[in-house]
Amino acid sequence: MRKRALITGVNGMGGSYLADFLLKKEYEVFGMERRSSTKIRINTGHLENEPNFSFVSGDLTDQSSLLRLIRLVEPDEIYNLGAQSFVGASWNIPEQTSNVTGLGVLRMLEAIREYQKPVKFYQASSSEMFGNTTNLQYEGNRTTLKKKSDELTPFYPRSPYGISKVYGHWICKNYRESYDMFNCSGILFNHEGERRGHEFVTRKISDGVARIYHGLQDKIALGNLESRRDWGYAPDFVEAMWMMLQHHTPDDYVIATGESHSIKDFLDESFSLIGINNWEKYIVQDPRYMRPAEVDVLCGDYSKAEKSIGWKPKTDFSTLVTKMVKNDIILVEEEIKNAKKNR
Ligand code: GDR
Repeated sequence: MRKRALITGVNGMGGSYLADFLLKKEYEVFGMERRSSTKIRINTGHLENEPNFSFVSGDLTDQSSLLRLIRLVEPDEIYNLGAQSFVGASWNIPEQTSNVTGLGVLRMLEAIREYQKPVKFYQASSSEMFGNTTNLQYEGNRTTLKKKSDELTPFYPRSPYGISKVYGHWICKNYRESYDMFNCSGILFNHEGERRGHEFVTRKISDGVARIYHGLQDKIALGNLESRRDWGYAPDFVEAMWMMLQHHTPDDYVIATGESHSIKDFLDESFSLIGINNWEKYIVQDPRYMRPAEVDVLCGDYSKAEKSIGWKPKTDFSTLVTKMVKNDIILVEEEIKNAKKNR
């Protein structure tokens, strides 16, 4: 009998990579999506004809839909990746962010309790919970960390998104302790890949670089170039989600690469792939992309995950950037060919 997994947020980058991963592991996979009048299956179109995959409908803001769905799917494992996941947007839609990203976790946990059969639950927690952690130190005009963040580092979220994730994280832990549920939180640092949404900075850069390379664009408009992130490759990270649920006891784990790079480093690396070393003249700083409160630097210590579940990252920063830029160069080339064909 195949194990059955339900994924919320399946149409996002992480959800779609996780669905591919679980199908390879011979799971029967159910991807939850909200009803929508527009097609949102950019990352999951390839799953439409996959015999062991089904799209199912449900909504993290609708408790009854979740219980109905769990009864229908009868999952062994639930991966809760559904969220309003764009930090920048969370100041404009703070209530909706709190409702989906925060309370959505509670609704799913309540639905599991009501279902009354054992289900393993994975919560997508985030490094945004650390925010401007107490570990910060200032060297000249550069902010660094005294120590990489681990599972015991105190949280100091800096956005409505980060605060909602802290709620989700703690309710997941609280239900584990209160009701003996098999709940795990993966505190995932930034993870990127070819399927990343275009609103996130890495994809915005890789796509912009590809357009500059093909002569379709002159500039990329960005916000703060000084912030530093611990960027890993999303397909490596989805494996960690699964590994947590296969462990004998439920727990919380930091999943990261342990290296942090600035947006400027990302620009250096991407532009050098198309032979440009003076990227400054291709960048405009646009105040629209600055955040009301910024997280200056994030870097994670994944040693607990390595020791307990045997996970470690496989893809380094330079390989990640190369994969993303090369992929976008091909996609933009196809776009140009299609535009010529349709002329
Ligand atoms: P982040 O990712 O907020 O870390 O959250 P994002 O790529 O949006 O921002 C990273 C950093 O880049 C700076 N930045 C810009 N960001 C965007 N989006 N657009 C710009 O033009 C731009 N210019 C500079 C930002 O200010 C920030 O410092 C991601 C999401 O996937 C979350 O859902 C997830 O929880 C965390 O990673 C871990």
